[in-house]
Amino acid sequence: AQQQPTADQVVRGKNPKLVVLSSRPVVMESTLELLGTERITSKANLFVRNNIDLPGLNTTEPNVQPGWVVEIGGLISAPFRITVEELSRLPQTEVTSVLQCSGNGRANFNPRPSGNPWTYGGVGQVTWRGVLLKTLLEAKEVKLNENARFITMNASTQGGAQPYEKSFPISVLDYNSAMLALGMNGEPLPAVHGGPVRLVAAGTFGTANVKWLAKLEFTASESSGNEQVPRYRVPVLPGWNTPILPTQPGSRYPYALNNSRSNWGANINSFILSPLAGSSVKGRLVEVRGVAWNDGLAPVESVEVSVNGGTSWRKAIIEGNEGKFGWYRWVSPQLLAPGEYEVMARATDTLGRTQPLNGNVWWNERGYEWNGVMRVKFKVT
Ligand code: MSS
Repeated sequence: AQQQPTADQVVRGKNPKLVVLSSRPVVMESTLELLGTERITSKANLFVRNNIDLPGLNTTEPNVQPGWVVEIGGLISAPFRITVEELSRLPQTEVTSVLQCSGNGRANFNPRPSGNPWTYGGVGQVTWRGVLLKTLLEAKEVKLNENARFITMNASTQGGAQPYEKSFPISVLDYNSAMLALGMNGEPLPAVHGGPVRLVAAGTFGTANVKWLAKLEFTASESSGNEQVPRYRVPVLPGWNTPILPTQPGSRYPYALNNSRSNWGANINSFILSPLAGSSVKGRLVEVRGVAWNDGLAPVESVEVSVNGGTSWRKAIIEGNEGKFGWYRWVSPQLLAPGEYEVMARATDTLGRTQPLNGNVWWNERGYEWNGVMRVKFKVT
């Protein structure tokens, strides 16, 4: 068998420790070990998920394209075009948020759904910088038409790339953070992460955060394009947000706009970053550490940790968070005698939203939105 190229061979500037899931289109995941070493995920360690590659952009260097234009139109009082230079002269805002692929955790579903077998590395926390959508509309003195319900975005097709079109309900957008991002972690937005301009909607799954933004329209309905339906959806009852399991795991579902919803608001989740699975740690004091996050609509209230298979749980100490869309860092000191353990962590927010013990309860054909309680086996010596 031919060997997969390493991450740095696929995308210049990436850490070779990232795991390449596909080199065309580029899909690579980070690791829990790498995520545990940084507060803000560096561009070298951030996962990449392309459905459509743009030729020549497989690098973490900036994408310098003077005169890059974004068209803003649809149901607004006056459509307009704006260049990247003009955008960079408008007031800039910074937002730290978790970027996560809605397929992250997919490999945990049973039976295994279609798609790239993400383990846990399709996530990172970065600081975006750019022009808020609301700042842009105000600057242009543009008003929304009352029928506007969605934003529908298109990525550039430069170099002959296939179109990537996504819609997003305006009601889910946080107007104080949704932005046209030009920067990431204090630098120009890396080419592979969507530079020069990307839509960033903090608190949402990666899929709607369109890279290489060429057009953004306010629309009355959702796009009916392939990336919107059947892809990137979970079954729901009409008008509801919580995923359902309409039939037994493993069966097909006739995805349509009215019997499913797109992956938008990120569901609550928590990851254990230390100890790592399969590791040996010195007892008896073991610090279990990790991160938790949600869609930012309500604070994460608690993270509970169990070291006995869920028989009892103890609240972890939340050490701090990087704003409401970022990671809450938590630690749970445990006194453990030598032996083998399985540790579990479960986050809950102030709206009472929490993680299922068995993430398979929401099995879906394409394996989206896994947030089952993580279990990590390790040894105390
Ligand atoms: N954009 C574009 N243009 N294309 C593509 O493909 N993808 C998605 C987003 N955006 C795309 C876009 C996805 S799907 C994701 S995750 C994200 O992106 C990622 O990011 P990064 O930067 O990391 O690569 Mo799943 O939900």
